[in-house]
Amino acid sequence: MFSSETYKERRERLTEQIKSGILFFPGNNETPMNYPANTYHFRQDSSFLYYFGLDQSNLAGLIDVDKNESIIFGNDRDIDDVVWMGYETPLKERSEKVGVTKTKPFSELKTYLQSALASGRKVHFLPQYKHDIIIEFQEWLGINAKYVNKYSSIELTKAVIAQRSVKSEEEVEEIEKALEISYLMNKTAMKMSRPGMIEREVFGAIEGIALAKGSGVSFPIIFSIHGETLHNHNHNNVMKDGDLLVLDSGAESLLHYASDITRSFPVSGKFTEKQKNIYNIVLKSQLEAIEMIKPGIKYREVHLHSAKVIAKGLKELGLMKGNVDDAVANGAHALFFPHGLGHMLGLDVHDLEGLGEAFVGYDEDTKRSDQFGLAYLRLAKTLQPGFVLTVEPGIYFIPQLIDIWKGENKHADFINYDEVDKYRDFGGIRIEDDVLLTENSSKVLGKPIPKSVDEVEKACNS
Ligand SMILES: [Mn+2]
Repeated sequence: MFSSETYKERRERLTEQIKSGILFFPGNNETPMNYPANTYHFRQDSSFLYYFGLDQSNLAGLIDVDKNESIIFGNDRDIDDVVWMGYETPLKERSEKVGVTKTKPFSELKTYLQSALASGRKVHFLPQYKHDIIIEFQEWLGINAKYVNKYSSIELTKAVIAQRSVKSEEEVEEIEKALEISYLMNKTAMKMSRPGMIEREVFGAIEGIALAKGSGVSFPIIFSIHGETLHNHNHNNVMKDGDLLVLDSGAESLLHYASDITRSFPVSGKFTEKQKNIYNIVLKSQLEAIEMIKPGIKYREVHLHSAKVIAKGLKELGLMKGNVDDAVANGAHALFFPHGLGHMLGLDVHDLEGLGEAFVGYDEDTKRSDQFGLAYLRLAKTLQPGFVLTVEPGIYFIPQLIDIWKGENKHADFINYDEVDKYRDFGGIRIEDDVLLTENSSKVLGKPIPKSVDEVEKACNS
């Protein structure tokens, strides 16, 4: 974990924003997989990690703003736990490492919250996503489980988003550690992939790297010859000569900061001319987007620019036609690029998304579009120094979507459906890097991972 000062400062800065009441952060519990004692991989809640640092289950953190004190609720292991799971440093000692000197048994949490409510004090909490915790809220605060998130605190949510969105130097270092793992994962996949292999052979090997070098993957790995399915979690295809692979993956550093990288590469190790042409459009779109990123610009503007690069490139190949600006304004490019350019990155791979995209990705003067494609932007708002975000344009040929649009003759002024049909079995291409907003500009984080056609082919054949 970071030093106790880091956690103390984070809590102090939060209480400068919220002047009274109780700020309540439940930690996560173990979650049963197929019977109670056989649990999923444990992942601590990111806001709990951010303010209270402890990476164990069955804890809750609380900041009593009025009394100016932090408390961690939890229990020490009894002898039965020790026999099965081993000795654990007492909670009091663990809590001191994150600058919290007061601890209480977990059973006292309810009484503490109830007496605060009884004396008319406000208990602020973030939107919740774990069912067991939501049920606990019924007990702790007397809120029907169905309505827990209706009572979450917008004031606390906004303050946490503002604080966690701006990364400190030590947080950026953690993201770079995760990116070092990403480097190995991507290089390994490029080197390993061969015609005749099954996707899961590569998938398993690179997930192993994330487990061996850090805290595992930051989200389920996307690795598929069907890259046109944006989030393809099927890994059972046989990879054939001529297929293109999309690998969208990320690792967690030991402190659970995420990386998120996408590379697309040919199974055979050599792009065909057709693949190279599309690849270079996506690459140009990504590089120009990165070039534009600086504080003060709206990410939607960057997104729209990358969409124009894609539309222009596809026009040169004969797949699109007409005026490029008009095509993008009308959303015609979304047949090929139906998703947003990127999202915030931090302790969560889609950082802070659980607190509500409306606050994380949008602001007072940036409202969500309802146009197909543009409506899916996870991040559209004005960028600030300290943000870390992903830049991930792509071009996809989704046969079912092509058929629907073609059937409706949709955007026929901008799309040459006869040409598009020749790409029906192309698959997809996405290229993604992680970018830090500096004071006046931005930089791509991590050691460069092969990205140009030449670099990728070389890595595939190394
Ligand atoms: Mn991403």
